[in-house]
Amino acid sequence: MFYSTLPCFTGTVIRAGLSLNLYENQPCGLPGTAAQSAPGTVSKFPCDAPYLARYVTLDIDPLLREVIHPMLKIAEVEVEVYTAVECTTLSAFSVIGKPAWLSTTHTSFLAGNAVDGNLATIAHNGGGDPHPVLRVDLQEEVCMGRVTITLRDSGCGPQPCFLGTVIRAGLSPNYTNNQPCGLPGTAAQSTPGAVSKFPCDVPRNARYITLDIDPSQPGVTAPTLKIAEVEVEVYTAEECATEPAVDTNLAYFRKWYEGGSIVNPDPLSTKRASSLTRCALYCLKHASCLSFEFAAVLGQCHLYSQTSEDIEMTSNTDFNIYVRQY
Ligand SMILES: [Ca+2]
Repeated sequence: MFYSTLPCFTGTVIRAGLSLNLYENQPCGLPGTAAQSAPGTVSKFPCDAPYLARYVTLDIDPLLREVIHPMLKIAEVEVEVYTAVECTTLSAFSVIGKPAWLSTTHTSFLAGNAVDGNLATIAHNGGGDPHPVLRVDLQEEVCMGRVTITLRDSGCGPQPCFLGTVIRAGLSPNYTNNQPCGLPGTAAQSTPGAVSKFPCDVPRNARYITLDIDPSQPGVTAPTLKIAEVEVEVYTAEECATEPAVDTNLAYFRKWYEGGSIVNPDPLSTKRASSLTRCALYCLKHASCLSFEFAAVLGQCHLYSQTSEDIEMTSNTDFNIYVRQY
């Protein structure tokens, strides 16, 4: 049959969250690819950072360039969860009334409208802005966890105005120096009143949040920020502990086994970690941690108190095992 040869999983977005409106829930990982559309393919989508969810959805945005024939053909959905403790570390940080700035000014829609706590007021850059930027100064350093953007409920015209918007958080007032939080905004996130959450992974110290639209991105025709509200959630400071300049992995740990998973019961802690270094740091900061396993593709970091003599292991291509070297 003709359609069976098309990459049916391309562009499929996996989301998890508390809302029945799928667009209010944040995506897990990147949209599906043609390579993931092969018969019998098993694909894993990490939902980072861990957050509370009741609903899991799969949807295909037909506006994505690569999507030829949107068609869900799903054999099975499986879910892995963290302990509840991993989901309680984010707390709201009010940005209402913080100083806000736009790269160009519109007479009626000032930058401060994005941080006034009122969903009916919007910040809107001026006309002819070659690369619109909206910046909020938190006036202090926080351990940035997640940024939530709400668009105005009356929509933003015929163009998907949120498409290509990059959310960044960092210590520099210049947006180009700060790392993005999540992926650029999509056409699906440009619907009236859309609420989109952008995890800042890894958590980082930040004073400034910016939104900017690079006009050179595909599909971006008239880059315009039309933002009803910016909201922020932060982690406790420990999550942002400064990484040491030395290579932590080499200095403190050795790779003990590649392609193996620790099966000893009761890990000290299960973490979400976006890098081997961060997983190693979690272990260093835990007084009893003598070994850990890390799965880069899943972002999973499991800490253990076992030494190499005590580790019980099973073959698992996702994980590598590291032990402290004393
Ligand atoms: Ca507002």
